[in-house]
Amino acid sequence: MYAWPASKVPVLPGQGPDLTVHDTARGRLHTLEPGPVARLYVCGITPYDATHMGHAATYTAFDLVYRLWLDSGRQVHYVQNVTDVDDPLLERAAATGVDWTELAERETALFREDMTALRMLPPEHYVGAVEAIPRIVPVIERLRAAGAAYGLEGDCYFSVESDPRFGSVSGFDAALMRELSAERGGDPERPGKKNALDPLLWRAARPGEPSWDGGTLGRGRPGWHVECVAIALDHLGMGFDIQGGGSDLVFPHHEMGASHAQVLTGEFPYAQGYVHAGMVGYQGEKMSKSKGNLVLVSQLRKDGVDPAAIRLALLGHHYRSDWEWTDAVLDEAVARLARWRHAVSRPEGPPAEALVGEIRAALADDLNAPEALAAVDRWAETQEREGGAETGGPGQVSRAVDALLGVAL
Ligand code: 5CA
Ligand code: ZN
Repeated sequence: MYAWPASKVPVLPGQGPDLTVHDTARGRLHTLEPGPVARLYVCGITPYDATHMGHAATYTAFDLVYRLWLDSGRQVHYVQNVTDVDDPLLERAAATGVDWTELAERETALFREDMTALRMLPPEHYVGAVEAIPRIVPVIERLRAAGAAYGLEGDCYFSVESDPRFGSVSGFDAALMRELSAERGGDPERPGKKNALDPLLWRAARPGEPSWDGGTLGRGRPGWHVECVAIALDHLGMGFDIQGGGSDLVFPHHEMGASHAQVLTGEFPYAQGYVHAGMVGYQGEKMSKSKGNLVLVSQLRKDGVDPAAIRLALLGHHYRSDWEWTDAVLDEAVARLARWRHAVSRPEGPPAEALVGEIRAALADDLNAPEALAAVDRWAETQEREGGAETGGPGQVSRAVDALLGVAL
């Protein structure tokens, strides 16, 4: 499918440093060294409801990665999926009496608008699960031929025991894995499975559910983890630089994805780094479509909130922390944006090379956006106090804030 339009990224003088980022699999900070073309896969939405602040925060974190890589002189191959057929989408469509394809198309269209407004750089390949089915089926067939998958009443499951490195992404113990599997789309209670954790690769057609030709698998629809694996391998190949998403995807989604791919190819690792954003909450709970406690990007836009302020509100929190959205978070961002805009609107100001270096260094240090914002705050204060001492600062700052933080002043 098509993604959304890209905003222009100003090119800054010099080159930014390599990104050091927290890798879930290593459990510590790690400096990534991508080649001239860095490869990024970020898990996309399941389009059954509109983009909320949690989604927006997660995509902002990976937008920073993209921008840092550009600033370090690299090209970026960015792939994102859309889970446009899955249980929650079908359930929501049935509950609201809407055709599931219409629901998916409507919410994906709204997501594109939100991403454009927030100046997120678009993926080069934006791929729906449905359109990827011809790629997904052979992956499952190959896993089955390799003895890593088995049939159960017409469905097909991946055997986690076929991967000696299973567990290497999350490092979770069996009890936690089982609990999370039940919570996040797995079916550990289903009788007949070899291991309770084994995830579905292919779900045989059921009456009233959409289904597609699955070759030797029969008619049905793909499981969730194999969807992302087939899309990532198709466009990026093994050993790509970052697999990204929110921390709710560590297990089972990214664990299973890595396992599928490693068993399929015999290569390790699936990704050089597994990077996870914290969960944004609202009114005491994780913001989620299923709970319905949502603050929507589209609603704020409709209310006349400047998308740049929304972006600043998100950047004000470290991507790895769990945090709560409140009205005060937005009010502070609106005020900060006004201060920055006033400071750059002055004709003259102190030189800004040092500030550009500070923003670069903060972001390269595990995407420390709050520190980058604090550096711009300090500059803006000096600018208001001493503006006029030298020329060149404001333009340079606007370009740097635009290129590195995606905020247009
Ligand atoms: N389609 C799958 C990924 S393949 C999915 O998880 N879709 S989603 O719509 O539920 O979430 C989209 C992205 O937003 C995922 O990376 C998810 O981890 C992230 N996300 C969801 N809720 C939150 C939240 N409350 N805070 C931060 N990130 C969130
Ligand atoms: Zn995914």
